[in-house]
Parts: sequence; structure tokens; C-alpha cells
Amino acid sequence: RLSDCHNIDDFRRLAKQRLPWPVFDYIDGAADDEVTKARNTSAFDTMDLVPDVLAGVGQIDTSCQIMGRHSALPLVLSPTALQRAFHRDGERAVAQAAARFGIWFGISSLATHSIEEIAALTDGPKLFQLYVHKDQGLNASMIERCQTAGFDALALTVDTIVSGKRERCLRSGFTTPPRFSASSLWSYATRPRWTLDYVFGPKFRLPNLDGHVEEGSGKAVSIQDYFNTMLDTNMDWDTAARIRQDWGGTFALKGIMSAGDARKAVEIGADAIWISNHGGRQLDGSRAPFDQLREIVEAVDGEIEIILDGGVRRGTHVLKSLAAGATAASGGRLYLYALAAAGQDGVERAVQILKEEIERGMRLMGVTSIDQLAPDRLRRR
Ligand code: HOC
Repeated sequence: RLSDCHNIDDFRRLAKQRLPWPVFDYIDGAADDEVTKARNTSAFDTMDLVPDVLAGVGQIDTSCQIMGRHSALPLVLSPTALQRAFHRDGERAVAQAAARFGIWFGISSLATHSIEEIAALTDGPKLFQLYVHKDQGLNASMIERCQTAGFDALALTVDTIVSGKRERCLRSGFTTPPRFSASSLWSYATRPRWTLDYVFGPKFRLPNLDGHVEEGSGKAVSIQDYFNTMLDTNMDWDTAARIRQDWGGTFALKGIMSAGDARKAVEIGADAIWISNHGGRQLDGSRAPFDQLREIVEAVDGEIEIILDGGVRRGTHVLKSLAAGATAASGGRLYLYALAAAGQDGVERAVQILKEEIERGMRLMGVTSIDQLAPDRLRRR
């Protein structure tokens, strides 16, 4: 039950019960041996927090500015694809939960609700995550629709030039829309709530292989095929600079992992970078975002905002990221398990748990505002 969930891992267990296994494995899985996925979280344990006491922490302020907008928490709900495959309310549930807490969320180019539908739901801070498709017309039309709909920022995904080897998805034959197979039939049959919603609910809308969003085109496509046939493998820094110009508003690069690339992001005039390895779903064996944070903070020297994305499961992970120099922390799975478990109620409970953990952690650290979290409050283990 939802009321038995006290941390993100509890939602993970609930999601596993509720979702057919190919769908759960799509969320939970990562590339190759999933070493990087595990490391993304364990990296936080390499640094310890150093608390101060007797600091008068009756009143604390968790708010901050992220990409030019006020946020009630230093936490962003990262854009993730295919959310209606996890719960019938999909991106709507996440948008509404983010709005209730006054925090940023993002939708993906591979969202299952339209740009306009999501924009109409909330005036709260929202970003659009662009995957650059080979079809330039499709890219241009997504950018234009986001401008018209009033999205606050565009985040260009730079770490999916080809698909990572998602072995759990290869084994289950996961596609979108999901397809029933002999090996998974029992799992679908024993999860009637998910299966009925899926069978009788509206079909997902994706930029499909013809390059256009069509309700219920019916084509089932695997992640590998989608990435490897649809996305532009020739994308480079000129592409990123051109997209920034076409967009003309707040612009971020999502998937930066090296100090050199962070500098290039500054040079093309990006407002923010997301240090991210796509939740360990792309290059297995790559370093954890938290491990790269200090190096990147030093390289950009305050010239760009940094969002730490990956492995965040606890309020203290957010506090460690801030102390190491990030503007905010973000994650996908941290709310996706909860979405799958209980829709908007689930996402709200997950964010509430993280909010309380952030507040409790700040009080125990002896800080009253998040700008008091600095590198001197961290020690290497
Ligand atoms: C069939 C299309 O970011 C991921 C997502 C994108 C998936 C596209 C699937 O899983 O990493």
C-alpha cells in the first residue's frame, strides 16, 4: 500500500508488483551489467556530510532559483519517456504533482501526452527534453510547439547518439506500445488493473517511424530500433548551437559528463548542464554524475547552472549534490516507481518524502538555507 511507502525503494517494490515484468524491467533496467546504474547511487556514499549543531534551525528555507524560475525545492523531476506505459495518467500525473509542490518537471520528446496538453495543465516551471531526430521538420515543429505552448526551457539530450544495450529489454522484447508475448502473458494476465487500462485506454502517441505523431499508429518499436533509426547520429556542437539559437530561450544540455564538454556548453551559451549518464542506461562503466561533479563545478566556475542527475534516492543525496556545487539534483526513477505504483498520488507521496528528508537533513546539518551548503560540509570517505 501507498501508506507503507517510506522511501523510494518502497515504491520500487510496489511498482514491481503492479507492472508486468517487461514494463517494470524497462524502467528499472540499465545498460550491459548495470554497473553504472548501481554506481550512480553508491557514489553518494563516497562523501560524508559534516553537520554543525546549535544553529537555530526552527525556520528553514528550501527554495532556490533554477534556470530563472523559483523552485520550492532544489529538486527537479527529470523528463522520462513513455509514461503512459507505466500508469494511465502518465505525464499528466507528474505535471500536476510537480505543480502542487512548486518544482520543475520535464517532458520528453517521447512523451505519451502532447506538448500542448501538458502545457495547459500548469503554469509551473516545465522543460521540454529534445531528442534530435533525423527528420529536421519534426525537430523544428517540436521546438515551435514548445515556444507557442510556453515551455520555460529546452533541454537537449546529448547522450543517446545510439541506444545503450539494455539487456533486460532485449530479453523481454520490450516495445512501445508494449506487445504481449508468450513469456510475459502470465505477468500481464495477473496484473489486470494495468492490462485493462492499457488495452482499453487511449493509445500512446509518439513521434513514430514515419516521423509524425499519430494517435494509435499501432507500430510497436523497440528502444534500439527507435534510437538507431530515428535519431541523428551526426549531431555535434554546431547542431547544439543551432538548436539553442532556434529555441531562443533558456537552454540546457542533458548528458554532460566531462569538464571539457561542460566548458563547450558554456561557450555555446547554454544556461545549464545536466550532469547525467541517462540513469546508467547508455554507456555502462561510465563514471557516476556525483563523482564528476566537483571537477565540472571547478571547470565552469559559476558560468553555468549545474543539475546533478542520476542515482538520487534520498534527501541527503540532494544535500550532498548542493554542497558539492550543484544548483539542484534531479532524477527519473525517483518518481517513476511511484507513478507506476499509484499515479499522481504516488508521485506526490514520493516528492513529499524527499521534501521531508531534505528538510530534516538541513536541520540536522545546521543550515537554514540551501546556499549554506558548501564544499566544507563534505569530506571524502
Ligand atoms: C521506443 C522508444 O530515454 C530511455 C528513454 C528513451 C526511450 C525511447 C524508447 O529509455 O532511455
